[in-house]
Amino acid sequence: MNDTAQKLLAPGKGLLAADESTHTIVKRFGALSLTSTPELNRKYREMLFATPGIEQFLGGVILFDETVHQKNDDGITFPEYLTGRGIVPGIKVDEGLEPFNGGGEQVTKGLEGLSDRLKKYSELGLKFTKWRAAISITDIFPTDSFLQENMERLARFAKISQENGFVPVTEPEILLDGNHTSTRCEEISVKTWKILFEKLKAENVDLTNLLLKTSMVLPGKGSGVIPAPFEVAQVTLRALKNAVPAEVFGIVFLSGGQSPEEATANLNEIIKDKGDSPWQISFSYARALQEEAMAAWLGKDENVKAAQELFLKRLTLVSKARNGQL
Ligand code: 5MM
Repeated sequence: MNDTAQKLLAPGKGLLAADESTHTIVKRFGALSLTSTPELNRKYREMLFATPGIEQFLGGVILFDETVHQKNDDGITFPEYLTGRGIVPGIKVDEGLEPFNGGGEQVTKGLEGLSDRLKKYSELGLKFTKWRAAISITDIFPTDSFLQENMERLARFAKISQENGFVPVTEPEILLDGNHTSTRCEEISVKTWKILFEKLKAENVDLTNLLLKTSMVLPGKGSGVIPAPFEVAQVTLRALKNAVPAEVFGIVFLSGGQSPEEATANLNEIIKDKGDSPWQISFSYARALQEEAMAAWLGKDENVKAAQELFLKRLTLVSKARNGQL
């Protein structure tokens, strides 16, 4: 497991989250008037993964179940293809959200049969797993009981993953929707992470072989406030130091609806300010890495080259930010 963790966050490298579930890829393609089908999804992911040069910047790619069974145009499965390029393939194993206690919040499901699924994923060459919990901030949410249940499931996922030899990426995503302040986001982030690490400890999860995938501490989108990168860095690092144990192998940020430019600049500042933070810090972006390439591709073969150039360009910038070199 440690070999996988080291590879994922090797110097200058981070993760590409390409694990959009069916619902999410339908939404992303729909915004560009494209209709998602398994074949169009396959072509899109082939465009991304075949981009020349990405192995310099990507330690791993998170895949969705549909993708791990698909092959590229040369008949090679995507996990094999990525492995051949020195990029570690991983898999999203949660099964989306379900209502929690009828109160309006939604917890993540997917623990049932997880161990059996992991055995099959292991045979397909996958080395790490991801589970996303989504946490909304409103005047009344998140409730304590919701956080307890959701973090408990996240910790169970991590335990079962490690028992099967996978490095777990635990993702409690604090959603950007809403008009809350950065202070409220900090309060909820710290509370969420503290509960998560209590639960991980109770499950005896090895933190040295675990990644925390998290949101940056930001004001809600509806607040209209766009903080300067140095403010994002200061409050995010303060919150992390308050709640995340030093043994955790690495922290990777999601982009969460920030623009590619914002997600790049904020990461750069976090790295520049991280001082003696004990963890490796890197990226695990979906939208911020893919947005420009997807819009250039538009499902057309003749656009593949231009889309790949944009993808590589953004990845190069995000990798520089991961080193605090912008
Ligand atoms: C790619 O999206 C991932 C899966 O989400 P769904 O279950 O909603 O399809 C998601 O977990 C993603 O890895 C993170 O949210 C990071 O993506 P962004 O776009 O926030 O960087």
